[in-house]
Amino acid sequence: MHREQTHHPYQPPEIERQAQAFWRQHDSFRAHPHPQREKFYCLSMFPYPSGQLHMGHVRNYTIGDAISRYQRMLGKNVLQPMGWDAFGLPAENAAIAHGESPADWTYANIKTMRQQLQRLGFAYDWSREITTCQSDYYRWEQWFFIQLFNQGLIYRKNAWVNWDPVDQTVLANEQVIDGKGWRSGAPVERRKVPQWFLKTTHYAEELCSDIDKLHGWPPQVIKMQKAWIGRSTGVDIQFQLSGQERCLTVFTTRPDTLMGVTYLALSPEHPFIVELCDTHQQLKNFVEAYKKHPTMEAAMAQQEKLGLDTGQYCIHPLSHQPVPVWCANFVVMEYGSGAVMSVPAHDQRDWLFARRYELPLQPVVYPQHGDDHDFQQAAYTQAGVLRNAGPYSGMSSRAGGEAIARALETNGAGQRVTHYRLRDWSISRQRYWGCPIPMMRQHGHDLPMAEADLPRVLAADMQAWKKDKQAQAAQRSDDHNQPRGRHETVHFETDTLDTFFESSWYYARFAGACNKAMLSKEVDYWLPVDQYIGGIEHAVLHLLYARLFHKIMRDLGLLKGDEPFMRLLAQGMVLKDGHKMSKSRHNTVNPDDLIKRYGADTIRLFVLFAAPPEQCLEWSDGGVEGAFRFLKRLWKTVFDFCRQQQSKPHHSTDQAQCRALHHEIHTTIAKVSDDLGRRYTFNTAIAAIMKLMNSIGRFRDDSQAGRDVLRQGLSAVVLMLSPMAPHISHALWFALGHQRAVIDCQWPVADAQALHADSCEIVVQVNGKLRGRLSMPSGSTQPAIKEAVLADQRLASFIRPHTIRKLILVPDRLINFVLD
Ligand code: ANZ
Repeated sequence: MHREQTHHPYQPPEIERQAQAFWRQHDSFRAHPHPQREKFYCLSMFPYPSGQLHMGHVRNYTIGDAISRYQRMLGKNVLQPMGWDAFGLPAENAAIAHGESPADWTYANIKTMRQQLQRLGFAYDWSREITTCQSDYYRWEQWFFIQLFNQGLIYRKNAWVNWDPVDQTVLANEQVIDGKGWRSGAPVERRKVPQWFLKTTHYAEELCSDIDKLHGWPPQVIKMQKAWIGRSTGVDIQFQLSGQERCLTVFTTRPDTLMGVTYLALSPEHPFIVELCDTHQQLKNFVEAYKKHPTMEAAMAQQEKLGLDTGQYCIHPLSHQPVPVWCANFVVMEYGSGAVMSVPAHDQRDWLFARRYELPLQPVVYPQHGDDHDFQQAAYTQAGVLRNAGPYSGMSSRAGGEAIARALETNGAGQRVTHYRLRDWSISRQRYWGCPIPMMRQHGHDLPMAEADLPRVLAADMQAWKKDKQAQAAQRSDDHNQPRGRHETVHFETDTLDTFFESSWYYARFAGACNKAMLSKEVDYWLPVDQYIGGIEHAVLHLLYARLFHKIMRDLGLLKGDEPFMRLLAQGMVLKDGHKMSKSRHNTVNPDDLIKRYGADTIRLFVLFAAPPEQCLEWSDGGVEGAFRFLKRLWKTVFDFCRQQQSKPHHSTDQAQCRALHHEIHTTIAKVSDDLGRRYTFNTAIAAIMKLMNSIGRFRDDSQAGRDVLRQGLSAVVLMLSPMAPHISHALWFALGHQRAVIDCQWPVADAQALHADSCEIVVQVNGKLRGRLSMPSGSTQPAIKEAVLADQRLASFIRPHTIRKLILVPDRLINFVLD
């Protein structure tokens, strides 16, 4: 016994190496399109190569791998790819900090992380690996950019950026900390710089309405997408400027409150304000002060609401009374028309502003049921009944709003419109480590590069790029100062693309990479992604941009279908002692150490067992140990069983035990199938498998029939565990005597009969004396039980020579044979 055991200890490194070698030799995960077969494209969000895999990655990729392997066992043609989201700011920062090149840093990290993924045994088709900082990838991004430019979907416009006056550089939002530059610590300024934009707004309506097609997305992500797009229906209303032909347009969602307008508020960036600044010093000062504040909208929402009377008036479109025009810092230029009709009686922000600057209140909407509202305390912001509203008095908010909108449309002072919060996407970054924008500037014109000249490769080092950048800035100011046509030189754009650009189409490239085109026809076989898995932090922008790119690629005829991701799983965070596991908290766990100590299967099993995928996972060393112990026990049980096979089986069978185990095997298969296929609750699936293992451990029947059930049970355990702990399953499957590798086996199917035949144990008495027990389907009839007893050799021996005088049956519990 002892000798045998030392022959077969559970040794993960060797077992895992062998399984991985097997998969490699058989090219097991290479995905080929196969029109007759049902496909399953399973995608986990590809990582940024930051250095090492962290536990969040391990969790994400383990979930994706378990789903992939499960779907493969169901007979589907599975694609599961992996790659690197390799451009980005950290590489530049590391380069500055360590004097390394961003490329060297990035490629070294990729090498480390690829090894880590391989050690974890994920079933990736590595032949499809993508590295976004390589020109074989980004050249097609440049090609795509040019198509978009030619379609009019990309344009250039001056836009505000965060400017670090000490480092003389543009900062990303995350590099601005408390309004100061992350390196220099200098207060950040707002500056206007020419930037490239993608017309996201062109697709706003479809991005909003197609959300209804995303049946497999978590409700909270759907909510976030909708909020970000921010579809809003209302009325654009024209207020004519006093003594002028011109009008100011405001956007309102509450036309019912029009009769309560007491002033207009314009953004400091509104063209009319910009114009007034020339002659209005105080206004100019106000606008200058405004520009010193941060660009981020969240910060703007927090700011104190400040304003200034411009001294100008416009005319109310219905009452024809004069309305003063103010400039106010809370009105954003990018939304609606950058101008608001202020109704302090019915909007709390306007109410606060009016109180601060002693502007009048004009209530026009009152609570429906005659309740009073004290307008001196707060605005009344709900719908109600109109009063003091001229011909609209007495109408409800809804009817009054409709009537007012109609009146405005008739006299040409308004139109019903839909606005979106969504802005055009600012896609250029003044950074080195990104995809070069394939544009040139000549004679003051923007020209796309010729497709034949692609890829436009990134400057070999950051210093060279900086020089180009300065030359470009110089040329730009020349463009302004010199008459056109004097320059013959061509300047290449030195800005690079936002790294969200790369991650917006990688899922499609995985499905159909090609040397001669952005995408091959193969994409139509694999797309859409059947299951996408990633962190909730990408719930808004990444998913929105990928959805946008998908629609644009569709419209360019590059692929079919409206949406890229059918089902989405947003996995929860990994915590340690209640805090997010992160480098900055110094509470990370290194996957390499764990693999060395326990093996990949233990980590995979722990990560899946510790929590359902959407919930937070609390790290626990004890939990890891527990997973390890379970695998060790499984290993030992299987090899004990194999050894037992070498002896002769016992001649008598305990049918009750066999039937009970058979039944449990099939109920477990049914449960685990449902947990993995529908609910993705790996934790409960593993718990059910563990429970089955306990029953197997208690099973004592060494007859041939007993051995058969036991083999069935162990085989089922190994099969069901194989998507989650694939290496040990690979070894044990062969040990159980199967010829075909477990990776190529089908998922077990629960036997309907075994499921429904809910069995019970019947006590068998002969002349009132206990002689044995029998497992029977519940509700078995007297003749059926009698037959089963007589079919059992041992039991029959107590009865056979005698005649049966009487049978007493307690249904589902007991049978007593009364003999002569
Ligand atoms: C008058 C009014 C009266 C408004 C009232 C609201 C309540 P949503 O629903 O988010 O689309 N608004 C319009 N453009 C703005 C801008 N550029 N910056 C800041 N605020 C702006 O919000 C639409 C409402 O936000 C509009 O309806 C407008 O105020 C304001 F009792 O018009 B409302």
